[in-house]
Amino acid sequence: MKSLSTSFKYLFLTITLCLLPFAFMSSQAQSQVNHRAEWFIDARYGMFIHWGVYSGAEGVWKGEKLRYDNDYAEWIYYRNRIEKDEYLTLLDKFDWSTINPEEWVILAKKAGMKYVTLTAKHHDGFALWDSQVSDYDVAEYTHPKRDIVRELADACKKHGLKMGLYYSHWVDWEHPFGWDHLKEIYPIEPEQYDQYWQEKVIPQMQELLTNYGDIGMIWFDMWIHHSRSIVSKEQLMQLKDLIRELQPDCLVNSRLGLSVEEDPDVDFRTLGDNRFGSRKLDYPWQSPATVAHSWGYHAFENQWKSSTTLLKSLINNVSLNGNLLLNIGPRANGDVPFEIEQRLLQIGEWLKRNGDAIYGAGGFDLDKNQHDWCQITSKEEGGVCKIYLHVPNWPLDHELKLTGIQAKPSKVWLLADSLKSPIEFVHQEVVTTLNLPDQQPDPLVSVIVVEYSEYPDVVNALVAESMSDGYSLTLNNCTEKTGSTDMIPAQRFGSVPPHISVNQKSKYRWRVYIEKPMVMTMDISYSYQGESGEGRIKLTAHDESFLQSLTHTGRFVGEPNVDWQIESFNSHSLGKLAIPAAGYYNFELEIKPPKDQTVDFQWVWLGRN
Ligand code: JFZ
Repeated sequence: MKSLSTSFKYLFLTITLCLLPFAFMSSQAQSQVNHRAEWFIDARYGMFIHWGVYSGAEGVWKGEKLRYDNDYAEWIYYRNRIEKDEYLTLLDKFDWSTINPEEWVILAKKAGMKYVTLTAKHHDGFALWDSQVSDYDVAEYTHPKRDIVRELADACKKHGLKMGLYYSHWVDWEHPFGWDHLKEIYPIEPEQYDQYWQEKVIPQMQELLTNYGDIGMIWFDMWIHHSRSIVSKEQLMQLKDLIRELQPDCLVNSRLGLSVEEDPDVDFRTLGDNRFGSRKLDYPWQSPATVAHSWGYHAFENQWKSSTTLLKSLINNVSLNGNLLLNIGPRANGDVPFEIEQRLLQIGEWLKRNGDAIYGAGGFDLDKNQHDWCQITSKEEGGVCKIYLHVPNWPLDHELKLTGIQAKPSKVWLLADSLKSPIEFVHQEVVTTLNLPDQQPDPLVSVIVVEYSEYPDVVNALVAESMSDGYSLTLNNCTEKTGSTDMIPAQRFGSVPPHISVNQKSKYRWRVYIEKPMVMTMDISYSYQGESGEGRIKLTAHDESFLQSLTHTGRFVGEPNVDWQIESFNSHSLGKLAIPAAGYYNFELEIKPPKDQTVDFQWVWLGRN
């Protein structure tokens, strides 16, 4: 792992980050990793398995489709108001002769996943192991008795994967005092809830943590903070202490109901369902995700994400120091839906070629959106630093520009190329231009390795060239803002783009490295509802100023035939700028709205021609 001095460096960085909310630096390494979680951040990619009694319903009960739009098939018991005993008639659909958890593990392995997490007990309260605590378990309803957790544990051991167990601690629809959202109307006493806790949760967790060998993680599922639930912090601590006592190496996720911030002993943060990362975090985290929508098998599922989409989610997370837990929802005969299996295998093939860019890799110091062509992951190995450029859309001109690294790479090659044939590049100051092969090497995402003899410093406050031949100066990549600085996010499904409402004299600054003399076109996009000719904008670059009064942009019909009229953002030419020589250039925009008027500023575009 890292040396002490590097750790201090990142501790310092973290503190700096907290103090400077607008800082542009971020750390590439994960400094706040509990020792236990090292295997987890190395692994990066795991399989979630939602399988249980609900799998027999396939999203339909007595001819009626699952109620409620979110269509989580594993919620059918609750949504369609099924009686506890009648629910178990769904077990008649199960074909125990074909159900074989080892096949899921084999699939995970082929898919390049390093761990699996099975719903040992979901909200329906039904245990997938032979539980002495409750008869509401799989052993009670199978002859000979089955124990799915045992079978999975054996298979994981055999195939070298870590096993995690999902356990719904908060919600349990089967136990009279377990949490059921109906209790928001018909409440129970905390003492009653504690009865459920002490007679079901604690002893069942004891069973899972004692009888099945090493458990890689317990995946809890309370997606609200405990203060808003019936569960007390004491109960959660009792549960966590039990895990620490019985299996000190077992990871615990934040859906225990305690955030990583509140209790740093929680090993990793779980994002919302199908929520992917948006910024680099210093501690381990994971997105749980589905291939379509439902977690449990749903017969009417049809919005399958493509392999590339799923792979990009994995890459995105790794580039931000996160993991991906991708779900399969097998059927009542154990089969994994074709649509899921196909995508998993395709990504598995990709990982065989490109796994180096994922396993043991993490984020890099450059900002997430520095380049519009890719995400970057990185890794330090024996003093050498490799950064991996993930390129889904091969540039038509076969040229790729990496901006922000002063050091010259020692070598560049395609990760999938076992011969490591060098890719030619030109390095100038902070821009490395790669001359790529004509053919896109990978149908999903192609990975280029850029190697440095030591960890390179980065310059983050630079605008990188966009794939559309120019530089987009936005609110995200500017180095300084004074006056109006609050970003207003996109509204009305993005018809109103993100912008700053400028209601006072304001200034924005960007820095660009331009590689050769050229003439640039300059445009600005804004919305302004006042009189034309009033107020002004001024762009200053290389001692030249381009001054212009504001133009009324009027309104726009965002969606025809409905009341969807919005203020229009239009592009206005600011003129042409001659760049005399290669070098760094500052661009400073000053906006002065007329009194009591606002200008909604969006971007400045510097076009190469
Ligand atoms: C929960 C479960 O209810 C669901 O059945 C599934 O197991 C999933 C992985 O987790 O669902 C959630 C949890 C969190 C959010 C939404 C649904 N959330 O944070 O928005």
